[in-house]
Amino acid sequence: MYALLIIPALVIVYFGLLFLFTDRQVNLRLDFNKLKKDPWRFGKDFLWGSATSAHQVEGNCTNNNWFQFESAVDEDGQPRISNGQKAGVCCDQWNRYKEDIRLMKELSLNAYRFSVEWSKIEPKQGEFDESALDHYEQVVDELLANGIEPMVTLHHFTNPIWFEEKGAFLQEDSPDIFARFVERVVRRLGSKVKLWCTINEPSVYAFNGFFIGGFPPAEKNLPKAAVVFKNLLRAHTAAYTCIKEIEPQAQVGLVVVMLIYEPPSRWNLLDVVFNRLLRKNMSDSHFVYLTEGRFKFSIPGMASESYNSGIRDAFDFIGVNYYMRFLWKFSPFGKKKLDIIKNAPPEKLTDMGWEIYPEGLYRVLKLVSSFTSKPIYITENGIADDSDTKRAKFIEDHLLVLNKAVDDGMNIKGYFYWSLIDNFEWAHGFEKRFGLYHVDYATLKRTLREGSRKYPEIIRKSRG
Ligand code: IFM
Repeated sequence: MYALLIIPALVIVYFGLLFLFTDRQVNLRLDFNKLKKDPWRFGKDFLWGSATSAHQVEGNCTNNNWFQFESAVDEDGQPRISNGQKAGVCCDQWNRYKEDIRLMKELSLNAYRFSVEWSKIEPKQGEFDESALDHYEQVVDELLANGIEPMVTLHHFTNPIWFEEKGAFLQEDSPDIFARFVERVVRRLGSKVKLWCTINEPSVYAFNGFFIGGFPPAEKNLPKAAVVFKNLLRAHTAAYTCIKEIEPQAQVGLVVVMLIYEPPSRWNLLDVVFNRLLRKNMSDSHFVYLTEGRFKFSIPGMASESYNSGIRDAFDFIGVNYYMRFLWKFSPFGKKKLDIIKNAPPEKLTDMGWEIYPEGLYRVLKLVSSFTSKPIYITENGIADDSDTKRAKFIEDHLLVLNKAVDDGMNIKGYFYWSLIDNFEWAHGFEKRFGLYHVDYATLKRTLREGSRKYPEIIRKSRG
């Protein structure tokens, strides 16, 4: 008699767990034709920008860990960067920043997110190069003179060689070392720059560098990745505290990459739970840390790290970088334990192989808004699309979704397209082209892509 009850009981438990761990937004379907009929809601003060980072556009970043990585080879003797490419002179934005600012104006942009290169400002520990700071001050002045709000990122993946050699963010005192650099930058630029991003994508830096191996130092050690992740968040708090002491009015945020973690099948409990675990550790952990000061990273049997800063709410805004949805498959007994399943049709894929999923932007914004009501900036969103056949639709669909999020009361203050110009896409080299402007790397000429015209068209319409 009791045996007969076991099966229905198990079924109830199975579906109960599925319900518990399934993302409530999983069924979100948006009718883009209907969304097009809504008026734009962004308002006059909305920041319309584009984003870049120093190593990816400036040129001659020869004193950082990526410069070293670009000459390194992997265990099989293969170059770390696709086709053995090196960032080198890159897009030469260091010398062409005035031209690039003119290009922003032509697109009606009123904001620019860029990063300052730590290795140029502090080439040796404790020795600061005033001429590098002069340069960034000139960039800021040129932006302001053109009515473009600077948003400055203090750490975007690269470390000075001296810092890397000491162990970078594995070191316990790395947040203090980073904060000393931040102090110098803010003392110089703080009266002119209102918006600061402390660290770009802590989880990407930590896991690409220490678990997946695509970033320096290319280790495969999950516990170390968790320590680095923790120290990057601590570095955020150290930078936040330092900036606010110097410039209490400054707005300081952390930039979090947010992807949609989804099981390939909604009925596979193992995958559902596993994807929730990934999201909890890779996304939610940032917000629990920011709002409560508590950091917890835990993948049972593999890595566990926790920390309590005792400091709540050390942030003024959240920067969201949103690009794609990934379907993660977990096969504990398979040869490949962890895999990303690709079942999107080719027209839904970018040149990076990432699924184009605009609804995901709404879903990640909902998630962020469940942790905080502080302002949100979309600090990156864009597409690698060399043929330029998908860019216009990508931009329009993501902005329609963003418009809905604003309409639904989410506190969104700005959008930065990644990227202004084609650039050095880390281990992928120069082949992946995200730019609103195409860059001819032989001549460094910038040319507006047809698909990019959609962006200023929407900006102008939304301004009325
Ligand atoms: O190019 C990168 C950037 O440096 C960080 N966010 C994602 C972009 C595209 O991969």
